Amino acid sequence: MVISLGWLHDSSSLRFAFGVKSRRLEELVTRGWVRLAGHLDRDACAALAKPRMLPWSPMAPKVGAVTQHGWFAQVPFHKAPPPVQAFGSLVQATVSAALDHKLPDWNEVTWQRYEPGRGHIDPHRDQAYYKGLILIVTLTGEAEFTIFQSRDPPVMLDRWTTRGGDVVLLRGADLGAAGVRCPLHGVGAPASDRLTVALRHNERGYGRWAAH
Ligand SMILES: O=C(O)CCC(=O)C(=O)O
Repeated sequence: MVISLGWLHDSSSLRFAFGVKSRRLEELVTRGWVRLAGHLDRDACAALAKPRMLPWSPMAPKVGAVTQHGWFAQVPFHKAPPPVQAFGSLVQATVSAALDHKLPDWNEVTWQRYEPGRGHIDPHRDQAYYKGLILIVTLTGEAEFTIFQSRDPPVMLDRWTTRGGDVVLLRGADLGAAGVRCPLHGVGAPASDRLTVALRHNERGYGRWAAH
């Protein structure tokens, strides 16, 4: 069965579609990730870009055992640009319908920028306070995205090159069963600037994290 809620309009009149087979979205529960390669075109990616006036902040170089390098910028979902809210709402509704389970509302939008040669995030699980679904869109640039079974020793389950327009859906905490977590994942350094936008539901409330 194909879930397609048709077109959703936003004030810029850009239209998003999110027609994805329910069976594929069920993989969020059965294995924890879904990769939708080339799902968005260049115009759609441009519409999801960080607002110019929103400043970048450096990501903490170390969070526990995880090293990372990059820049981030955040806004609450309800203050995000209309295209981000439109796409986020469409994905939330579509995945909720496919899983027959109402996902928690997004409350955190995060843009990230990775510099060539050094931007990266080591294998990690998003914190347990990120519930439901995690949505990551690569807006521009390319990097290796890896799903791991274990960090030490590093055992890989899946790996692909994520590119502009790719959408990655990750299981957040408690999706499908109490106690389940986000899959262990990491991203390598890009060859040229890489930009992403991610939507999450932080059960502690917007921006409440120890370190990013
Ligand atoms: O850059 C990406 O595609 C993934 C980022 C990530 O793993 C994270 O923010 O937790």
